[in-house]
Amino acid sequence: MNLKYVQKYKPEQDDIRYLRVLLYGPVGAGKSSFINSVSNVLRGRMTIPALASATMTDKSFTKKYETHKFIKGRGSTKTFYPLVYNDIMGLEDGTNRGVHADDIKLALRGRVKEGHKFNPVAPLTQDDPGYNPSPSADDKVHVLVCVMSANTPQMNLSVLEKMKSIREAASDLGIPQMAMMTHIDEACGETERDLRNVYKSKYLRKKMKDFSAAVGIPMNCIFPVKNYSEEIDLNDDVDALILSALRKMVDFGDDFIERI
Ligand SMILES: Nc1nc2c(ncn2[C@@H]2O[C@H](COP(=O)(O)OP(=O)(O)OP(=O)(O)O)[C@@H](O)[C@H]2O)c(=O)[nH]1
Ligand SMILES: [Mg+2]
Repeated sequence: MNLKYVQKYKPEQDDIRYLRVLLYGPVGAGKSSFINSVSNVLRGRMTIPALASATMTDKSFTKKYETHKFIKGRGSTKTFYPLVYNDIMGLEDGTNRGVHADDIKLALRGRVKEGHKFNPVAPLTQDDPGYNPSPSADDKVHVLVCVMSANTPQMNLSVLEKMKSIREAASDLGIPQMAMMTHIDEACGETERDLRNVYKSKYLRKKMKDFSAAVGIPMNCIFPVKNYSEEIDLNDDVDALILSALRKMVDFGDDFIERI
């Protein structure tokens, strides 16, 4: 049902071709992997549109601002889903490391051009070639999604501060926000054994609560997902969690589009 819903979705505004979702979060949380997972679900087969890192380091693997579209149909009937994702560099601990929170705030307003390479030391300015002086309605972000891993100890204070200021900027613009908790398989053995246990896991519930309190996103806007990371084939249980998050992104984004 959720898959059909997402497949049928189309924004009801003439000047908006794409509902744009921006993912942000700490390095290695699974932002790029989530984009690949969505692509797998929508296309019904394994795909890799967003390069994800195979090794865990404290440096972001994604460096550029890139829009990911998903192909619908094949050959002459080929189009794109009206749902696009922006992948960005991860947030890192400390100043002058990882993506600058100010760059994410510019991205919210559609001011960052496709392909812009993030510079941790200097945020984007108006004179930069990567700056978009005249964003269209669908260059702007319609849903802001925070991605964090269930399999890390407490989040770093400086990363939390950056996330908070990004959230505040989004709230000022009226952009709806939600969060995803990834790596649930690694964080909880029972969930790894059977993903259907995810909402029974006391450990994951606690993780979600802590996260909710730390970043201020309500529990009912936080979705546990397991990204496709080592699977060779699609799996219904993995799909189900991804789709329930995906459906909410479409709903939240559409509410925002209806208001602008
Ligand atoms: N087991 C498991 N592994 C995951 C999950 N999500 C992501 N991974 C793995 O975690 C690693 C990092 O994932 P990425 O998608 O590259 O993370 P990212 O948030 O894009 O990171 P940066 O671009 O570096 O900021 C990869 O090796 C993924 O395969 C998940 O839900 N479960
Ligand atoms: Mg990435």
